[in-house]
Amino acid sequence: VDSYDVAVLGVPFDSGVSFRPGARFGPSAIREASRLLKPFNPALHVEPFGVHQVVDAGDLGVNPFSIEAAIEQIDAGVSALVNGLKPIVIFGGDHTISLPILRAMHRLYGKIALVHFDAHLDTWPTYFGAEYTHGTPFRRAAEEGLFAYECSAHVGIRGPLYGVEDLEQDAGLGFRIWSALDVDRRGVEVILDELKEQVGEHPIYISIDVDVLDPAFAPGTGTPEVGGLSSRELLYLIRGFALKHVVGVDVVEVAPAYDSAGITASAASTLGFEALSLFALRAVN
Ligand SMILES: [Mn+2]
Repeated sequence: VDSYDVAVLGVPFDSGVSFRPGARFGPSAIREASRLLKPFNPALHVEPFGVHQVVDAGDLGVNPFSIEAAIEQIDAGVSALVNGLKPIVIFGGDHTISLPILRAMHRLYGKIALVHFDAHLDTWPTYFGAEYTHGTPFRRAAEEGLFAYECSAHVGIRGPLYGVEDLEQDAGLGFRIWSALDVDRRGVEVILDELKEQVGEHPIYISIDVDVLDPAFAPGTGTPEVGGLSSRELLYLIRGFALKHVVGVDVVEVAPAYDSAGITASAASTLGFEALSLFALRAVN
């Protein structure tokens, strides 16, 4: 197309994983699953492709042998597409990619509220001494001041940690944590109200590690953790940002080799559809 309002981008990069590799094949599996999507979103009452010219911008060419080089390529690629403050949906790839995305977003929007859906904190200082991995992107982002302190969130956290210090070192970075158990026991409506209060009036960036979903709903991922959200709960929370100023959404860590019947890719493509619907709804209101 000659011009576009919203871009969808694949980032087939998984050289930052600590356990099962394969998320580099996420974008192609999500595109395949997206063939089942239809034009109208009844939950938000909007036609995302009717409101916006949405372009599939294809996949970025990312260096699989150098994480630092790939980070530069992702920053440049995302910056070029978001130029003019166009909303974007990005399919990973492993969670390393959210660091260069946030760098690009911060350059364009200033301080943004980061809403991070994940089983894991992803704020570990290093892995085996490595600074740039899929377990460290939000630690680097905090150090670089890329998101709004005390206005950001981890949602869906669960599973074993290396030690209690994992929580202590995260506590100073400006996130509030809603665990998977919080979502279950207190309910999505209460959590959503609190999330909206947390983000305030900042532009919002939503990063969705598909492992926030229970492995029953997303088996195709690198580091599954039992006891996660249902896809229905996650969709409710994402839709809850309707009319808010959401500037971008990523869905990462879909690893099709471990998927069953395309369940995980289907969840990811639907999450992308909901993101596009959020952008459209805000544009027409
Ligand atoms: Mn993650």
